[in-house]
Amino acid sequence: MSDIYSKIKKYVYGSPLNTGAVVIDVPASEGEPKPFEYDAAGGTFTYNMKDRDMVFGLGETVRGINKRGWRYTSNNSDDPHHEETKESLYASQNFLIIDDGTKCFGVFVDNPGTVTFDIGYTSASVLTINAQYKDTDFYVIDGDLPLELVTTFRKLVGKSYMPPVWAFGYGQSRWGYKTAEDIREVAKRYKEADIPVDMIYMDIDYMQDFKDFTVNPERFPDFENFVQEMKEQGIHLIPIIDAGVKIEDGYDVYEEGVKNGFFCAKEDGTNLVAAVWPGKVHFPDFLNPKAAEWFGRKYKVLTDAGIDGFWNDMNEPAIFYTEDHLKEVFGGIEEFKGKDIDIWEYFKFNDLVSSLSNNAEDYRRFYHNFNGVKVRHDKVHNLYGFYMTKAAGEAFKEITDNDVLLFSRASYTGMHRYGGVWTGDNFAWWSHLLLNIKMMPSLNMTGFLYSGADIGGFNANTTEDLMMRWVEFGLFTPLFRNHSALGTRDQELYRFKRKKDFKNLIELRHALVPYIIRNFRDAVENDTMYIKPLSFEYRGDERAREVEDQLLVGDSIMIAPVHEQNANGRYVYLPEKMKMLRFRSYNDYDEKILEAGDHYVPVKLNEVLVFIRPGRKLELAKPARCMRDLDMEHLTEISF
Ligand code: MIG
Repeated sequence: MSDIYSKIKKYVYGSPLNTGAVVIDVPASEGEPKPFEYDAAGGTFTYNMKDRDMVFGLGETVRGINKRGWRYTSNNSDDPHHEETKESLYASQNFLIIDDGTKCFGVFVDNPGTVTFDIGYTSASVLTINAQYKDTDFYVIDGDLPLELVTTFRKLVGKSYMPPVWAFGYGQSRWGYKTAEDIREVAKRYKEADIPVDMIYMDIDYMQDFKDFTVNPERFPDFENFVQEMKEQGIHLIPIIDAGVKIEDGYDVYEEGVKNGFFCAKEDGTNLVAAVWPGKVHFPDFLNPKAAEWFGRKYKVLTDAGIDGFWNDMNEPAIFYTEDHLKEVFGGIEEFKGKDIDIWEYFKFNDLVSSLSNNAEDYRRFYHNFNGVKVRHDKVHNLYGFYMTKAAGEAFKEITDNDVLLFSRASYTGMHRYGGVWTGDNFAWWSHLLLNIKMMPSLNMTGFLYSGADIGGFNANTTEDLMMRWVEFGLFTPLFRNHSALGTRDQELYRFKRKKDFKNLIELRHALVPYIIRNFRDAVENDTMYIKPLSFEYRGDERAREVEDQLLVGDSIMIAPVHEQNANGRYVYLPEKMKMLRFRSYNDYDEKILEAGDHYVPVKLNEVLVFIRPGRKLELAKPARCMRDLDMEHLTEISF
């Protein structure tokens, strides 16, 4: 531990709140936060980037592994349009590494409000960091190698969440499964197609009127037995929990929350009324330890029924509208009534109504009781999903003996100790498969090891080839879940023509599970990364530095996923001699030794490339019907 203190310098500005991100108390340093310059008037940290500097980190964000050349804003947002011009997604992981290939340093900005990272956007060679509210703990991390910086950072913020073993299997999800019958049908059709499935997700329709911790008794008569029935088939049911609590007389969660003052209130002391999935809601004040404990214990209704996995949604928190803002909008509309409007007024009118959801003003209307301190929401906005997930994670220790799968949509550094993340509402686009590839190492740096994207794409209609290529990459991501939106084309793997190929791919995932778990656990225990960019290992290799679509997975392999439509192969860069495996199934593959350098490699639609590094090995299990039956002891090894 003492070592840590010599590698981390903490600079304190204003009076920052304890966000809960860090687990080690670093004494404050005086003076300039070198190599940054701090401008107290503007509250801006500036670093002049060298030409060779690359910038890594920021977790769940758009664009490349190298973040240079764009502006990113930490401001957790429910925005399904993950285009490259977006500055904010659902997460805030304010950790960066700046590396010129020889020297490097890290930065962690512990500030739970809006923080902007201008990484050569305004001026190509200047990195500036600016927080809306200046109260900040600013950490500068010293080290010789990027991986060393990652480990030091992770010692500062604590060990990553370790999910149950079965959570490394394959999950099927879709917004639209409504009844136990729907779910039975999914299980049955997977079985008929002989494709393994380990988890089926329950989206909002399982609830009674979208009320948290209820199960619709008509759609799920005898829920407990149904959970068992699925378990007997080796399938875990994973229900969703939403952040907002429905306002409804007689609903216990609502009534208890009101009675105990556990909801977020406005300046005048009345509870904020927002609208999200269940309709009108109050937001539980997860930042209030008493409210958090109360909400966490509510999961017991479901854990008692045999449930051992959850996904926490809409916890940015997403707001469709608030009652207050709606009134203002109607007031605004009044002013237009009967008027002969021109185009400029038409634009204003349009903006008026489209400003309803996730409105910045609404996030300034309510308050938290954060460990006894009254704080306006926008100042701690990015903590909300973290504290919802923490509430659940802490409660699980009390309410169930099982290890529980838990992941969230919104996140902040520190949440990685309690659960994983999925990357939200992507599209069935080839560019989003590539985005998934590029995001994984950034998420790993920041400690969000159990993570993954909606495979096949959430919004829009997928195609069989996109699904297959995405599954081929998803094989290596810890969270491996096929999920899609209501109204999109069905994308369960049995819907497609090439069922046998999908079966082979899911079996290959099962075969890889011992390798994945060994390396994942190693990353948890040693505060390191399960998925890495090539440049983190191949120091001094100028070509490896710039590779963005090949990744190192665990200690032995490199992957090179195909992410372009109609491609029957791709170029692969090998930083050293490797053994290439081209898998069609876990026991059908060809192998070839390739020298260091560039190669064009044919890869048919149903094939997966894996490259074994010299002196390393890949262990494989014999696939089973489900994770429960997987023999993790008797493994075969492919070595090089
Ligand atoms: O307004 O529960 O990101 O995975 O299927 C959408 C319905 C709410 C957003 C989540 C998505 C989920 C959907 N939810």
